[in-house]
Amino acid sequence: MAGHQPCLPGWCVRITPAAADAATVTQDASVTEKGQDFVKLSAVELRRISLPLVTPFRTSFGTETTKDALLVRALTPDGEGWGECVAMAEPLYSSEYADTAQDVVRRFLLPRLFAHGDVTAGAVAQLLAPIKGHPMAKAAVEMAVLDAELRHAGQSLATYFGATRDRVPSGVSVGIMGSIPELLDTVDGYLSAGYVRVKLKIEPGWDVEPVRAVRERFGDGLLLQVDANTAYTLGDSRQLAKLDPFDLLLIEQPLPEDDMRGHAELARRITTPICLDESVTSARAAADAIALGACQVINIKPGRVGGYLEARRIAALAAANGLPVWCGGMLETGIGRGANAALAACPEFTLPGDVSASDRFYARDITPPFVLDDGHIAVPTGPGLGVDVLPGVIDEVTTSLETIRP
Ligand code: OSB
Ligand code: MG
Repeated sequence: MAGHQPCLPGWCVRITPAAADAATVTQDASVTEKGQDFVKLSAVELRRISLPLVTPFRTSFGTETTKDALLVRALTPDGEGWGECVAMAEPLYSSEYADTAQDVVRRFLLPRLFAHGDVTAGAVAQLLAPIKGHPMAKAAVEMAVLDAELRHAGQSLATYFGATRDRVPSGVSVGIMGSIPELLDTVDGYLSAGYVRVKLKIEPGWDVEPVRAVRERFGDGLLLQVDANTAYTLGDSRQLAKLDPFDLLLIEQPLPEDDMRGHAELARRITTPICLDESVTSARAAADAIALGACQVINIKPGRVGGYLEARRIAALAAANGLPVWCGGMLETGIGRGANAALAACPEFTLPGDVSASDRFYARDITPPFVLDDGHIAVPTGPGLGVDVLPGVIDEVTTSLETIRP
């Protein structure tokens, strides 16, 4: 078994015994969480915003040109807390989408929190567990409560998470392009901006040649990886093995979300390390994937796994098993981007994440923009998210706003 991780408050991870065969994750009730202040929810605002992308973002599942996001704002007697739901406008990445997320938050999640009374972020996931699925909706609610709690306590998200860095290396996710020259120009632009790692979106018909072209043009020193977003099957393993000579850091989610065994088999057929994204929907799923040998790396997205606290537990679980992790992205606004930077600053996150500068996606964000400095993004230091919404901008991009009261 890999080195023993120190127990972190509230997300103690136990692996029994030799992780690889029987990994279990338990929350240790005897460990008290710090910064724990009860949050009284006076009301919760559900806001939808629409932000144009600077350039269309094409993946194996579709092309996005605007970001339609659901924002959750918890109102307390003396403060507020913000959460961002990463569900997309359409159910193409996972089964959730922004409209269903808003519906489940309004009809099923908030009523449970209101009925419970004052809450802490650490209790939210358990209170919402009877409602099946909808991790992105749950994550947004938990995030708003956590932000309110930490703003009140005067503690930053990074400190609460146990972050050990004040800036994080920034990787960029590059969409599928119409041609190789267009791809090379795009990658060149990102490298000139300072990005330290490049991830190419791939699909059948756009895999080996783009990877070869980028390797040839930018050299062996470039940290390069690919993301298939489930576009292949195990029958494509010979095609995927053609990526082996290019010294990729990893291939992300080549096979369908529920094909854990397929990924384990593929791992025996190719040498490029396999990283799971879509398949890892919880710490329990992460334990299964690790035990099966379905991945060598994990992309951690807080929304996909039901929140930042579960994300933190997965990071600890992976580290205890010797797997590197990195923080994924879902085209977040500054709200989610700041929180992702705090998560990525934790010690288990040893690979550069998809935590790019705000202008990778948005000409104008709803918060002051995150900028690249020497290929890095600064981790916010203020209480809670440490990120403030710009009132003038957010009102301009708001498409709907509803207030839910106890
Ligand atoms: O698979 O990582 C993914 C964006 C939307 C949905 C899924 C994914 C992505 C990205 C973009 O790759 C990551 C980012 O926000 O920079
Ligand atoms: Mg991915």
